[in-house]
Amino acid sequence: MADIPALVPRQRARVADGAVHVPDWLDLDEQRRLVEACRDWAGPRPSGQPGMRATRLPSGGVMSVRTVCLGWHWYPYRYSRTVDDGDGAPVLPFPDWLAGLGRRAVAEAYQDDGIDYRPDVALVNYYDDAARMGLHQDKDERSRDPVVSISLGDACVFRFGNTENRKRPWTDVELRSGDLFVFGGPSRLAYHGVPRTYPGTGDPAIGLPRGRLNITLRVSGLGS
Ligand SMILES: O=C(O)CCC(=O)C(=O)O
Repeated sequence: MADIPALVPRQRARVADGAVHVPDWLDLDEQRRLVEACRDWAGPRPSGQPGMRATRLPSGGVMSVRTVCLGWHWYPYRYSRTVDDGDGAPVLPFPDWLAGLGRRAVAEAYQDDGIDYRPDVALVNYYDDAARMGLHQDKDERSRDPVVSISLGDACVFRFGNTENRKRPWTDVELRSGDLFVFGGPSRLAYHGVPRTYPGTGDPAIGLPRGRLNITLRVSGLGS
């Protein structure tokens, strides 16, 4: 990691037009509550299958990140109200309090309390020490409202690229536990990914002894 957190306060940064990094957005108590919620969502489903699973790609590959969805279930490359690539049962509900957190996040990132942001999808991703996420666009939503990303646990390199392709230019941002990253507007379809995490850098006080959790909130635009 690049600097010493206690000595060098990190500044909010506009990474690209519409893309904002807000360091240390959530305090330890808020992070702890989110980790607890993630633990519930990740747990076994009524069918007995695990809530959090590695997604199988059409290429035959399997993602190294494990994911559980709320509101709408994402699988390559669409959304469904049921876990179609799993037990076929309904997706977990998207809680109102999480929509409220998403609204707060967008207001904070864009410094504007008047934005009408109503997320109805969450992807909750867990990274073990070896997990990565390749550069991709979030483009299976019909809405182009911003994506809200909250990090918990181990720090990571978040690679934020351009909207054209997976090549440079990109910016590598270090995301730490409690950080917020929002991308919308001209950056909404930017390629992004996580080339590495920094195992062992999370504070165990939030209830996550190892690994990294990421919650991304989106507006599906798919109606009810
Ligand atoms: O883990 C992250 O910070 C990024 C997650 C992501 O890109 C996604 O869920 O589409």
